[in-house]
Amino acid sequence: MQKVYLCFCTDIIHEGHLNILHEAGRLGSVTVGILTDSEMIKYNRFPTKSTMERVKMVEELPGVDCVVIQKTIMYDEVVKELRPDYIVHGNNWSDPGMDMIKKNILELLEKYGGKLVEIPYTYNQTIQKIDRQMNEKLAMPEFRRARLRRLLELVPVVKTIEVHSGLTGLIAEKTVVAGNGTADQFDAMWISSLCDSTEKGKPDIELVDMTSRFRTINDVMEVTTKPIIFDGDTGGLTEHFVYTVRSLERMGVSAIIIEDKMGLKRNSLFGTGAQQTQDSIENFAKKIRAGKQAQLSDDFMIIARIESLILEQGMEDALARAAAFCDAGADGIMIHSRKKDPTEILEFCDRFRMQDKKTPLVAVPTSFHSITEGELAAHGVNIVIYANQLLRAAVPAMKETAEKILKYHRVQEADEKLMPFGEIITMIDELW
Ligand code: SPV
Ligand code: MG
Repeated sequence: MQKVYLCFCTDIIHEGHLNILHEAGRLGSVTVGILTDSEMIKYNRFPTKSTMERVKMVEELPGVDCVVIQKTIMYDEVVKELRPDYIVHGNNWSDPGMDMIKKNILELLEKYGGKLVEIPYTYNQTIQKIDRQMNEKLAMPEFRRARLRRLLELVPVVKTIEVHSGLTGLIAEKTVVAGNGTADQFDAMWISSLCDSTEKGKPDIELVDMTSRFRTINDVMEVTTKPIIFDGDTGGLTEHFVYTVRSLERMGVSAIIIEDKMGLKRNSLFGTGAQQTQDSIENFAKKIRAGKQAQLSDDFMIIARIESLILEQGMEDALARAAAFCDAGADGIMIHSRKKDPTEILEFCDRFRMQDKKTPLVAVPTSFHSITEGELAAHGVNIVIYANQLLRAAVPAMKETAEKILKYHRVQEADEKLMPFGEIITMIDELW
């Protein structure tokens, strides 16, 4: 009996999968690999079923002789253990990351004369509908909201990118980079007060009101499925904050981060160059407590952001605040710095981790930009937020284009750097 192997990274079985199984069964005894959740989310849709639920789902299918767990996107380990005569795969090699996987499979099989059998990928109207339904499920408020907590358990660091519109949301949702035997995509999105305000041509001083901020969230939510972390500035008056918490929860936002400042808030990157007042520990702890009491679901997170390093109040103050805010019920701590050198951030993280092993820690490496996610994670950081890079990338590109058109009184000189609309609209899903 010949040994046949195929890997499923899906949480729903449709006729396309059954067809692959049927074809595989004609070649020999079929072992199906189930890709783990943590690997699946590197390049695929977020699973709505856990690894073990997916194992069970496949075990019950006709024609499946054995189910194993595939621990990496690449097939090395599984091929070493099973030495299948055939690996069966759909011919959807143009999907992100797939060419790398095909190369890996072919190299492994070549070593002992195994064969790759490609099955035409089925993508009819029924499957398209299932595909859309799965995306809808991921976008539902309950599911999206809970996803940040799930990610914190699944990945070493939650990679979060700033978005301020439907289009930037799509970039966060769909960008996948494959290479070096793995693939990667962003885990979550940050709705920055700075970028949301700047996009509207307004200063970052809590001038753009919540109704308007919620519209940005809605624009992003309508076209994406990834979890959202909302920049709630100071959270406003405690009496208002409790309403904000309820609204965000209802919308399906996963977390709000509020900073311990009061009065006229200025952006932290100004530091002490602008008049800014830090809130007292007591007041801010009261706000956190009120928010936690107002919250109805277990999934939503209120993360306290500490501005002591920004406002040069010292490390001891930052650490004391972190402890007090955790005691008040904060579900996470964000520590911010505007130094280019990450030393103070890393010191805070190390010392915070000595006093608190579990509370999620958030860092925003805008100024200390050379540090990697891995280095931050090694110091106990769980969420890394790239807080403004998409907007900052767009502004110079738009400015240069405007200047060129004005200078040459035509488009040609600007055109070479512009993406054809035909390419842009490939990101936009059509529902009919
Ligand atoms: C934002 O993105 O709006 C932030 C982060 O609050 S920072 O601009 O660095 O203060
Ligand atoms: Mg902000």
